Amino acid sequence: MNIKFLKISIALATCVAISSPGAAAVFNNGSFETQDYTGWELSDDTAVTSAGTWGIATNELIAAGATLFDHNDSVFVAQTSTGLPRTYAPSDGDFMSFLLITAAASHTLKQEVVLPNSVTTIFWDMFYENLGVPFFANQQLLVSLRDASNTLHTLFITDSSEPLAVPNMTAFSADVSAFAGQTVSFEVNLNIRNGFFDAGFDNFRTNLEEPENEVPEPGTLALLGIGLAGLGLVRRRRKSF
Ligand SMILES: [Ca+2]
Ligand SMILES: [Ca+2]
Repeated sequence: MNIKFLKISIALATCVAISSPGAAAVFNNGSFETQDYTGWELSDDTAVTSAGTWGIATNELIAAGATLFDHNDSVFVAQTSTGLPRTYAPSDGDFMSFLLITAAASHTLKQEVVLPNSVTTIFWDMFYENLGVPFFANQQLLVSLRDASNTLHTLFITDSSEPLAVPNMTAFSADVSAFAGQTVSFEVNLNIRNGFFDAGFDNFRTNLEEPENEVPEPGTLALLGIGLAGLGLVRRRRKSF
């Protein structure tokens, strides 16, 4: 191996390592790696700021009674959910969204998305745990596409066919091909009136994108390995001079 080859392999490995997936993201900040709700709109139907907390968690244990920052109302709230303590585990990158309930209200997380012509599927990861009464219209989690006034398409709803709890981060997906080429509001709504209901979200994306913070593929790692090995060889050679 000569130095020139090593330098080329180092440059190549660096290029591959820093290159990102080709397609532009449909969701802005779909993985919450900004550590806030940049790109998203939060709302609720209550004047009680402590009724629900839209937080951002990293890999962490959140204790019962923890005081957490609510990104909807920009206040710190002492948490009373009977679902705590809970360990949060982002499924993509280092951060995830969560909602903790302390009182009856409806909470919405939404984003206007332009669905490309070639879109077929929306993917996301989610956990939820209904700690109150069985699901009905006033105790439900709904993921949908909407226009200004109507639900256009239900991607997921906690009807009676769904388990009361999906306690670990789990992959969900829904066919949205009928809405390809349209601009729609993608919404997560939790209408919680009858007891605690914890939920967490991460990794909203379409079939056109890889997860934002995916672990590099073996091919990339191999090239990076060649590059690093090359660096080591160059260093050793320089030392010997
Ligand atoms: Ca994330
Ligand atoms: Ca709130």
